[in-house]
Amino acid sequence: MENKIIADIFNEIAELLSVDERPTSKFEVRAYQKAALTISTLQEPIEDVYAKGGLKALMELPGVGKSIAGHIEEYLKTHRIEKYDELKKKYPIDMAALTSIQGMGAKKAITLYRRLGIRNIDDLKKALSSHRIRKLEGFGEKSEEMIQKGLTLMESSGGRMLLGDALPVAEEIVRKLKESGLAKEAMVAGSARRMRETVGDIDILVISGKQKEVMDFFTALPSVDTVLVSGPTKTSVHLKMGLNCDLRVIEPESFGAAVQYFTGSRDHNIQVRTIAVNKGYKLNEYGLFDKKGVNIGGIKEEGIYEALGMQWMPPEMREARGEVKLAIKHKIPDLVKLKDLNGDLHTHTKETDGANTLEEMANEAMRLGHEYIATTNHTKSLYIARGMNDDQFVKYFKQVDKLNEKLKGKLTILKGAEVDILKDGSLDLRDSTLEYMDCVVGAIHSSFKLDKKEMTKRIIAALDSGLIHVLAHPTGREINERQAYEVDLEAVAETAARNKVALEINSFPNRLDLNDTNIMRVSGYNVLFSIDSDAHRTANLSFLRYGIGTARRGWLTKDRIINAKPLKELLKYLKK
Ligand code: DGT
Ligand code: CA
Ligand code: CA
Repeated sequence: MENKIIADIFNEIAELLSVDERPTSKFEVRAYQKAALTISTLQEPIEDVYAKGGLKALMELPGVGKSIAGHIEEYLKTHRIEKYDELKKKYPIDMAALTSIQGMGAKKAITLYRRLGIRNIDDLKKALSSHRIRKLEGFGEKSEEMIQKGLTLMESSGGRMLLGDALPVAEEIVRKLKESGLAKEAMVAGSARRMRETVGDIDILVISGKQKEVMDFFTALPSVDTVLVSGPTKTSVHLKMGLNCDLRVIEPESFGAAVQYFTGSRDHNIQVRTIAVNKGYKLNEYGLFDKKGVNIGGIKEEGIYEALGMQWMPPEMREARGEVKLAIKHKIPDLVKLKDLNGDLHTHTKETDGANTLEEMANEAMRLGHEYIATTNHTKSLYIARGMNDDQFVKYFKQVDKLNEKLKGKLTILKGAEVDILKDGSLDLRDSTLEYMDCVVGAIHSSFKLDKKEMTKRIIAALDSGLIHVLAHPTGREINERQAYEVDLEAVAETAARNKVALEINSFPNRLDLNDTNIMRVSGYNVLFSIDSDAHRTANLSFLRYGIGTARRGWLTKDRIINAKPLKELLKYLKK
């Protein structure tokens, strides 16, 4: 899967072009950004698109013109893009790393390179510790502090990657291993199987009678950058997308034990092993051995838990948060599943910052089997997203009526908005406009730095308006980018429950907000949840699987999820 690599290159070209002294049109910069967005959210490997339809198929992708299609072709054939190489010669800086620091854009990075010769994170750290940045014109003490803060935040993430980037790549490798005919079984284990929000490395397990061939096949995959360790039972590679990946070949009689062991988490494993030891057994990645040394584990991991007198539990629960005790009592809850969801209550269209028309979104929602979606565009205060005012919503809803008529109930589109909760807790549209809507999603997009008391007051005021049905991304955090704002979540949950406002589990891979631990914190408060995609284009509608993973990590069952309700029941609930 070359999608992420190519998208990253295009984003970097756009950044470099935007700061290059040779004048480049804004259109060219935007063209690269658009293409990057298309490619990074494409469901299909770009090399498959090209293999099937060549340049022409590439040019049919939204935002991909002739010259960009040419670059894609060039990369797929040579693994290089000349234009990129030229720019890199001129600016030999680690743009990806530097701009991943919050508050550091391409412009700042280039200025720091030109004025202080900073090429990478190491150079930056030295400049920070000798306070050279604050002396630069246009920077100052505050700016230096901001960069330092951003750097600390980035380092605390420890190079972990978003599940939404890692899991598709892992699944693609598994698919290829299976298709090769060299592996009888192949599966993803580790944190990716547990649907952890970020992944440190990818773990894949296979059963194969052809150890050497399967390892050779793995190391020759186009997504592999370099081979780190290569042995008969374990091979580790560095993938071009930036993560490492371990492949282990397992003997069939050990597969159940290996799956259990390598799924983890480590802390869960330690608790399970204690149970085994107390029974006089030995448990490791090779098997569960009884007192006579016989492996009683079997080929499936269910066998391990069963032999220990435990109920099997979903991988998402295996974080040593009490699941072992429940499994012994055979009280593992029946967690919500993707197919329990009947719709999506937070989606965007072209009218604001989305990429697709409402009809295109509706068609994709039907393909996914939804019964309903709410169309929830941004409101006027969010002008970077071209948010709409009251009149524009009224007009837009006529279009929704028309489409609903055409769909004849095959899909129902609920009228809504993602309304900005302003600094004082008031809402960004008139009450009458909001009252007319079926599903109002309230969200904070500004004044993130209020203190905890003010922020809590602000959100509670919005919930108490009685006009909101879903509180979007309740903490505002963006993984590896922005910390959560300060808020008393317990107070928010209590108010939400009282006002019949669902707390969102936003499925966008860099949000996953509420996250697993916050879900657990508030789920004692009788509050319901809504698992939404926040889709800005058709492909994003499939992000729901990450929201489901997060809900399951928070132990939620389907009765807690409002969009698991069939339409009729949901409408009753939304009427309050
Ligand atoms: P990651 O890669 O940091 O996102 O997290 P994991 O959970 O995938 O961790 P990883 O790749 O280091 O190891 C995969 C699994 O192998 C881990 O979840 C549990 C198991 N494992 C690894 N090291 C140990 C260990 O020292 N003790 C036990 N009991 N299990 C381990
Ligand atoms: Ca791992
Ligand atoms: Ca690993």
